[in-house]
Amino acid sequence: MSYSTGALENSPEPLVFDVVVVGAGFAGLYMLHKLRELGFTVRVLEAASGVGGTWFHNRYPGARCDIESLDYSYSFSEELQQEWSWSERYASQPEILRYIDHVAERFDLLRDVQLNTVVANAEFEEHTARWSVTTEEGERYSARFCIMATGVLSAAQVPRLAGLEEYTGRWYHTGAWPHERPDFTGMRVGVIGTGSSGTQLIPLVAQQAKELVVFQRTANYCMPAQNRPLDANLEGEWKTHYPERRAFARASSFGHNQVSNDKKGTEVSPLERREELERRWDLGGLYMMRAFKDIMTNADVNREAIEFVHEKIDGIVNDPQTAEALKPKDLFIGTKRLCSGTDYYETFNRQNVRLVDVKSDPIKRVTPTGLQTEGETFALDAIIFATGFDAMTGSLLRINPTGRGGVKLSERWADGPRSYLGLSISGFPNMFVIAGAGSPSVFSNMVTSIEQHVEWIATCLLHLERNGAACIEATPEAEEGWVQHVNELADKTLYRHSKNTWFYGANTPGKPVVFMPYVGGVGRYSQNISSIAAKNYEGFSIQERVDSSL
Ligand code: FAD
Ligand code: N01
Repeated sequence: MSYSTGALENSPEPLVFDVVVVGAGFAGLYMLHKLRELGFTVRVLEAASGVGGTWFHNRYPGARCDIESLDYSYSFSEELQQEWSWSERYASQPEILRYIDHVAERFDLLRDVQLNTVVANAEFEEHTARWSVTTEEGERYSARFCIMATGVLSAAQVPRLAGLEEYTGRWYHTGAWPHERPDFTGMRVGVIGTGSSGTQLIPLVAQQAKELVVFQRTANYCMPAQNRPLDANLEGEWKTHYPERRAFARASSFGHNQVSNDKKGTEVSPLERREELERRWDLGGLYMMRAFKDIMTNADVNREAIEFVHEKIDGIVNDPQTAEALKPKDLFIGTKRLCSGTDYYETFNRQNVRLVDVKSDPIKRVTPTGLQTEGETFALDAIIFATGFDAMTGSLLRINPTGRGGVKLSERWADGPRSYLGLSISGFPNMFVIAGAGSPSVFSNMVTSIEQHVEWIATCLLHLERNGAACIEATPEAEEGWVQHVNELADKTLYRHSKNTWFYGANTPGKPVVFMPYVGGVGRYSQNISSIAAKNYEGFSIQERVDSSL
């Protein structure tokens, strides 16, 4: 595989393209493919030394998808989906990365991807109606359109713990895992964080480490993934019916083919509810989220699922005190992203694993040889931060683009992210965000949502081109209406009771606590954005070209 490098093309003059795309994960790569097909010149700028985004960066032991691999894959090419074979029900990180590398090679994408290139600044120049994009190395690009495919779970976050600089052991963050896999054999290891990354990683590190201390601040619900090798008959059946499967996913609420129960929990008997919860536990992973139509809106139905999972924890974990500590308190199931793991609760029965509750005994500092809580000192040879991301907005705000009138995005978003459709921000003409805050994004199979956005943006750009338009921009009124709509939908759910989550930005110090994703579902969202496009991009203002050089 050959990659172009930034340094070779360093030039005092800006390099000129129709479109600059930032990020080469699932979103950036498909955006490139789609736009190139339509005849646009495109340059993708990617900070990492390889493509794949999430799946390039998150190489920690146990990293895998929790949407079935047959669903969590591109649908845009029938040949691609027929020729690729997944080995497991839920694909592991190495396999997904192999898949993305295959896609990049198969569609000859790499020649327009510039790796090792961190975008430091992006500025809309009003006099030319072009975006000026600058890298950390000082290279400049000029493009009519700037598409932010920077990811919503891509700004890894290490807590600012006193003493970390003096720590003499090794430390890691799950979202920036080294390529040479660390070996924890014989080591005393501490893991901070018990979200999706922590719950996947803990059982595997426990198998290697001499001692493992898990520092848990908030317990979350971890469903058994029920991962297994992919059944050849099932794969064959999917491949025969891929077009229908993909169409179903796109019209569904969550962008995949997982079975949802159409019945409300309140409509069925206690026995039927219990049976359904058992069935969902056996189906594994995120299936619990779809046990009943009202599980995310009816507190009593949700509580029954909570009690069910608490019973499961009691049945698995031998030590009653540890079992109690692992049970989430005051947290509706699913309102903090549900985790999907293998042998997570079982791992706490191992002699070499200890759970430490850092809510009651908070972490005080890192010492040169370990970690200190208010009440205890731990000697650790390695610390793993499974502490998550500045989610949804972090990577975008690290670039902090400048829109009309020299206004920075951080100023526009001082009270939290605001967008029209999660795609476009008023005051930032010709800039699009893929799967951003205000779109279904993290509440869906993200590959489905990414494809939906990429196709919508590509069609929009073609429309502008064909109509001789210079600029498209969300109107402040349309943006305000959409923000209200997103909040109104969220307010009808149980999410409003659990604000201590990254869905609200609460995990990032200083970030405004605002609910960010759109909960209305992929299908409904798709209808919205399609009808807006059909109504000549209702809610956007489109300006005609005044200068042929634009
Ligand atoms: P990313 O894959 O995050 O790619 C963004 C890219 O932009 C990165 O390569 C980054 O380096 C680059 N970038 C950012 N800022 C800059 C800059 N300033 N300059 C240059 N480059 C920049 N979703 C699901 O639907 N199902 C799952 O099972 C699932 N599992 C996940 C597991 C993990 C561990 C994580 C972290 C996320 C998971 N997600 C899952 C969400 C996942 O992020 C998306 O599914 C998808 O991979 C996002 O693709 P993307 O291209 O939008 O963003
Ligand atoms: O991050 P998280 P993640 N001291 O934010 C704790 C996707 N994903 O990387 O809850 C002590 O969920 C924090 O505690 P608290 C998925 O969308 C998917 O695990 O803030 N603890 C929490 O326990 C997911 O939601 C998969 O009290 C601290 C943990 O660290 C998203 O990515 C796999 C702390 C962070 O959990 C992020 O998941 C992996 C501190 N100072 C990721 N700071 C799949 O399975 C934070 N914590 C598909």
